[in-house]
Amino acid sequence: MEQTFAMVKPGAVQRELIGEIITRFEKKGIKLVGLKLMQMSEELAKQHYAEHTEKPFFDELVKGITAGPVVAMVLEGENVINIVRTMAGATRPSDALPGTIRGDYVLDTGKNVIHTSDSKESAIREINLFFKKEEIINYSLATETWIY
Ligand code: RTP
Ligand code: MG
Repeated sequence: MEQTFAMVKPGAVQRELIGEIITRFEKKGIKLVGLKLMQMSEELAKQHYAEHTEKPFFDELVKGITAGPVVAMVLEGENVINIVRTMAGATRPSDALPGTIRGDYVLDTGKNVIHTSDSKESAIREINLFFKKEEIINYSLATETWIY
């Protein structure tokens, strides 16, 4: 089964949106297999956003993602990388459709509430960056036969 990485950003933790965001994934039928509240170090932030090192907003990005605790998670399900990405919504607030997380909660690109992996390669890289193997739990949900 496919896995992806998602993270509730510091602003969303402060706005008390953790439950709201996780609830959306649970209701969809996506399984949480890894979950932790953590304070990202500057080093981890730079590694996580390595693809943006040369961007003009890189320093602001690192500062924002380390400004307070985040909630990191590993999500599992069929086609979960694309589905979670779609549920998060577009990067630009004006493109993020209502019904998506960003569409419902975001006005500013820099304070966009959630991170989600953008490809299979990113998902593997980010899961390994944030979680040890033993922190990812393999278990069954009783509801699974009603989802698949
Ligand atoms: P994320 O990586 O956080 O899930 O967001 P994303 O894939 O939708 O967007 P990405 O292009 O990877 O950009 C990473 C984060 O950088 C900030 N950003 N600022 N000022 C700007 O033009 C700009 N563009 C991107 C956003 O916070 C975005 O989430
Ligand atoms: Mg991205």
